[in-house]
Amino acid sequence: MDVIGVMSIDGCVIKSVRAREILDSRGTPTVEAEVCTNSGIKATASTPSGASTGKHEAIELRDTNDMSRFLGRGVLRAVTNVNEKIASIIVGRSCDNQQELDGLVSEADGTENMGILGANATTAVSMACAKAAAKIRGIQLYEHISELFNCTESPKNVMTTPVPLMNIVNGGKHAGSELALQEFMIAPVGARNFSEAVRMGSEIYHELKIILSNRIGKTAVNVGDEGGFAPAPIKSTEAVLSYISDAVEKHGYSLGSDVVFGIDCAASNFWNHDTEHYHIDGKSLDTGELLDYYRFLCELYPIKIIEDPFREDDPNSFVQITSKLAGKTCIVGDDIFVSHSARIDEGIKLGAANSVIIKVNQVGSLTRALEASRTASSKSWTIVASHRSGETTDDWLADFAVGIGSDGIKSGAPARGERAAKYNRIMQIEESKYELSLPKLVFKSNGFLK
Ligand code: 2PG
Ligand code: MG
Repeated sequence: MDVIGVMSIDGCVIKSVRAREILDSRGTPTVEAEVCTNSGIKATASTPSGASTGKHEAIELRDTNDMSRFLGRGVLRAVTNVNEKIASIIVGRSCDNQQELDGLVSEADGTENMGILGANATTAVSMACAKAAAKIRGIQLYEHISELFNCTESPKNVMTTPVPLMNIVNGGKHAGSELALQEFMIAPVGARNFSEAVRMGSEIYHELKIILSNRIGKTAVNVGDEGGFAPAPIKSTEAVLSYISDAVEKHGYSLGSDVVFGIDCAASNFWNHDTEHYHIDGKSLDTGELLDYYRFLCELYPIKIIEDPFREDDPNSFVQITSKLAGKTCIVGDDIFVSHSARIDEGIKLGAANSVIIKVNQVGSLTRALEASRTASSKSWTIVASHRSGETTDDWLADFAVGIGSDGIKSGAPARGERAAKYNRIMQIEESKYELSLPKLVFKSNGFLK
């Protein structure tokens, strides 16, 4: 192999790309892609999968034509698309030209939502190419992504680690409980660095387990898809927030300064089309009443992050809540923007949020996700890089978050292998930077203290 840094152009050339069907954390198939270069470098990456997906997300191609395998949830068509169609486009090209590769794949697909090749196929390939390029260049994936994001040829002097938004109680589509809201997150904004934030999150998670188990019983500490507790007996949002507050304080942390809260309402999932009301905690609320309810919750608890407060096709209500709460709280768009640059741009013009979730598989390539992140960052929106509820142990999300300098990272609870993998990777990055001391790596907590 050539000496690192002077790798010949030929060494970057993609020799082969292959995909396989693997299982995600829910036991559902997903795509893993493996890229090999002429220089013998190999890199693999896999695609996560959502359960509460936005209508406008890129398409996840599943074998609905073959119900005999995985109940029609297999991904062999996506695998074949990688092995045949995508391979025929990218083999022979340099893995170090991410924009060109992603552009050619997207052109071959020809649809806005990767509806032909499948975003599960294209995401895995896109990330595997980025990993191969970083390896060949002898740099870390987050440094490579940082250069792609900033369109520079060397890493920035000061890079940042995000605040972990840890989802410690799961509801909605991620749990078998009555809770309407999908995610109850803690953000240890008072930590001095990422590792300390992880420790704080883990301590609060375990305090909460003791509290739920003592006060409600063992069934309250079963977990949902993202590793947070899924307490079937608890039926109200306020009760959850109150238990979490107790856990924070029991461990000696102060609410509002050491730790703030986030909720992902994923409100499309409790909107009822027939009644045109939101069905939440046994109540039926119209849009105005739901807005009042969020304002009430924000008075009671230090909620600094409200994701998808209204259904995805009601931007006007997003505008309403942003005009009332921006300045105090991050109003985060996930399903409404689906990591799509043009949709985020529209949201900026409308004033429909002040923060955004970025998920690479919502758009099907690293290049598109970087474009969306640039659009949000150009207006100083708070950016949260996010996992999916169906994950693998692949940790590229951590490098993506550090690479784009996101304010937050959502990777679920500080528990379960596929969730912890991302937090652990950022701790590894943080430690290596202390050793090397340059570039400086700063824990970025100001994005949530609006
Ligand atoms: C969300 C995500 C991740 P899913 O709504 O933000 O937490 O859930 O992957 O099911 O879309
Ligand atoms: Mg969400």
